[in-house]
Amino acid sequence: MRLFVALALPEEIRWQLRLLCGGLPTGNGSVNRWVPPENFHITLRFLGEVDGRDAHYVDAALAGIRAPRFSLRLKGVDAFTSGQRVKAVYAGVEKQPALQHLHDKVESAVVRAGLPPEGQKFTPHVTLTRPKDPPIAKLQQYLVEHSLFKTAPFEVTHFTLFSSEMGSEHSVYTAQRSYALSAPQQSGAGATESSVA
Ligand code: 3AM
Repeated sequence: MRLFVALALPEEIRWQLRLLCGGLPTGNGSVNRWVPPENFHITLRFLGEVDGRDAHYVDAALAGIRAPRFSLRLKGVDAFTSGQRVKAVYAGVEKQPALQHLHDKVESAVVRAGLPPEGQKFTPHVTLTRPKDPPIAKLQQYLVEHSLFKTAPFEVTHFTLFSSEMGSEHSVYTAQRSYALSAPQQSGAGATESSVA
């Protein structure tokens, strides 16, 4: 099963992100390379193909994470590039030390569960599109047009282990289990949904 750990986003935030999905040629002809709103998320850790036994270890390690809730806000748009190639256009995430803290705990848990370390700097983002050879001038125009993009702050109350499967047009993400973050007056967090198959 192909798995990743991520923050799901509230519906009103996904609705705002949807408004960013246009005004940039992203593919050839009718190919729609904009991420569908139901797929918007902030990846904390991509796990890749994981067998059932390792999925259980990862699940147990994630369920043991104790971390507080926090507030988050999306801000700005930018692109990941590799040389001249545009790999992804994304909405940014306002700096929030609690998010880095949660990421670090997830990373430690995953490694404790026996998976290899990630080794890459965490750049929180919400992928909007992985465009195919967009004209650079158009991309620059798109980034300038949306540079003031900003959402209201929203509360992050849990993180989620998702499975990912290829759909006919887009990936299909399914929440396997969610892990609650603790409210200020509580100590501790726990899993809130059914366990990993
Ligand atoms: O949409 P974002 O960038 O948050 O890019 C993929 C997506 O993250 C990433 O995992 C998330 C859910 O699919 N992903 C997919 N394949 C990957 C790989 N081989 C990968 N990240 C790292 N290495």
